[in-house]
Amino acid sequence: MEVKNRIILALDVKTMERAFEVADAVSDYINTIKVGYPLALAEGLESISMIKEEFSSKIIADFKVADIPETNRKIADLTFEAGADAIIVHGFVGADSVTACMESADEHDKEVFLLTEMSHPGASAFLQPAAEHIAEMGVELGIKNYVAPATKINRLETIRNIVGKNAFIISPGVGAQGGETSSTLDFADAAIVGRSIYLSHDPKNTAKGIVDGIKL
Ligand code: NUP
Repeated sequence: MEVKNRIILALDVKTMERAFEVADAVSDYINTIKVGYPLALAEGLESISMIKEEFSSKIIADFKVADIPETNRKIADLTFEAGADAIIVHGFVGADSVTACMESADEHDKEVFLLTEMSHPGASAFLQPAAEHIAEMGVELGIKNYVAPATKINRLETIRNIVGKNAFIISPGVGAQGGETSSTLDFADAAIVGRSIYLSHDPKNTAKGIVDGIKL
């Protein structure tokens, strides 16, 4: 996936009005927007196509899909039919559940991102011990896109080493969660930034500052 300036906006606002304000403010710098449950549950799945049409942006649906294969398949189909370019899928549910999303993605000519390990402190309890196996499973399944944490650079590096240099890693946790852009981009292809931008008094200048600080 081509991500302008290697920054993805996590648009976790709860109204379409605010989503449009923020997306508009950063549109010179960011062309890839992650829509998650906050906006989709508040404003519906059509928030995806509305943002896409207004800003010509790519949309990654962060639905962290984690169900049995049959249900995963339905979730992925609906998400792609709503216009998402990619969907984030949990790996801990196993190969069959992930494969169901991959099949949907193939049929719709869209992409899957495999979530390996999460960025928050609690992820160290259960997900971290499994993360390397999850990444290995992704490689075996032929997945090229991954999500790995910006808050734990050594873990991000470990996952990069497993998935290889040709994989595409996007990394959440920059800014509000304490992760730092340039060290994240040493190992990830793009950083996901949410609150630092959309809670800022001046989202446009904040996005510009982040982009200016990156050695592209
Ligand atoms: O491990 C993860 N950590 C994480 O923060 C996986 C995620 N998908 N996210 C998401 O990234 C989180 O739900 C939010 O949408 C975004 C980070 O936002 P912020 O901490 O920059 O506000």
